[in-house]
Amino acid sequence: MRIPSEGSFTSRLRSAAVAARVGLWLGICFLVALVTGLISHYAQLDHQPAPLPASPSRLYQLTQGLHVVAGTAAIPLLLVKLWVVFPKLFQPMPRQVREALPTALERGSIAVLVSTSLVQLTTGVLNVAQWYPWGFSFRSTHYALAFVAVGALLIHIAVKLPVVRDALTGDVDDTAHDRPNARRPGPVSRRGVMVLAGASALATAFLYTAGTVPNVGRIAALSPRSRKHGIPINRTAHSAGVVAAASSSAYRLEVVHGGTTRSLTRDDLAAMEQRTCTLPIACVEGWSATGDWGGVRLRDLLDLVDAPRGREVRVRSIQTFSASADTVLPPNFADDDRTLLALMLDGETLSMDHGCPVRLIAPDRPGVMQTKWVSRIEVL
Ligand SMILES: Nc1nc2c(c(=O)[nH]1)N[C@H]1C(S)=C(S)[C@@H](COP(=O)(O)O)O[C@H]1N2
Ligand SMILES: [Mo]
Repeated sequence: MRIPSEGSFTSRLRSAAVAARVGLWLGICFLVALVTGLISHYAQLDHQPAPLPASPSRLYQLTQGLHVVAGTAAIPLLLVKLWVVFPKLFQPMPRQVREALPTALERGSIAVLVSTSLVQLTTGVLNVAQWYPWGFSFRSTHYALAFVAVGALLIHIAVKLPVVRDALTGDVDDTAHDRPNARRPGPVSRRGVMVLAGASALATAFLYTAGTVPNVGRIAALSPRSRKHGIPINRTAHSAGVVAAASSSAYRLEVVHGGTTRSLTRDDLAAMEQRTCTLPIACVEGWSATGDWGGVRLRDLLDLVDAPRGREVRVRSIQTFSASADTVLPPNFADDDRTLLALMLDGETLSMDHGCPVRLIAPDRPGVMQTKWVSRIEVL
């Protein structure tokens, strides 16, 4: 097989004008994904230096939705962008060391940018598919690589800024920065390529996120756990290994503050004042759904053991060895009137798979921290 040369790519669609525009959209997607990703990472810290606000109760759902929109829209944009700049891969290196060194550094940064971007988008999509064919932690890897990608992206933007500025202010059909032999007309116009790239980006994002929107969920083919009604089940009681303990008559919810402990049966909880609240579950694996939750206020339980306001509260599950085995609520969440230990969902007794006998449901938190099958509440 003969390796092609840069000159053998002649389509005028592979132009700086298209690369700059698609690159701009891609850059916006990456920025949105970075900001919303940092919010999500911070929201999952057990002891937040400055707690996030508990209101509005759907803010996390919104930022997480934007994260999925930006990340999935970036997939077709990245593919188009790579196609447009592909010939550059075959550019010869300058012979003089003085020129070769900066070129090598620039190309090195692009290699890092392209490879980390591909890994970020691929692991993100597999995370949404709940398929983890690797041994490393998704969250810490995705988080660390984000900084590598952004560093490489900033270098890339800095190096290309003069060309990018020129290409963006000029007409899309301008050839000023194109390779000399990129003159052959393509099957569509440059505008056509841009429309296709934009439309595929929107379509991909829609197929991944529309499950959140009532009534259109059915046509959201890639939307994970899309369903007709109700809240998806992220992990069943059976697979969590909690069926026996959760359905046992020996089940008790322990509320602990210092030396004081109160043990409550499900009936004790049902006899307390019941509240209802409409709150979403916003899963970090790319879906969200809203339910009407009924149950006991966490604050009412804390009052049973005379816990003062302003304390962090640890909530534990019957289930051990899981990322959701326990979570720490910052004081503003623990004392919030909407934070419930739910016994009911949409007017019916909470099902075993949704966390029966009781589950935590708090406003504006990542789904992974909405602990199911709660067995212990501990004032810290
Ligand atoms: N004990 C326990 N709680 C858990 C989980 C779990 O695996 N074990 N999964 C969490 C995740 S990742 C999400 S998104 C929500 C999903 O709640 P649902 O299954 O009722 O929809 O529960 C959370 N609570
Ligand atoms: Mo989740």
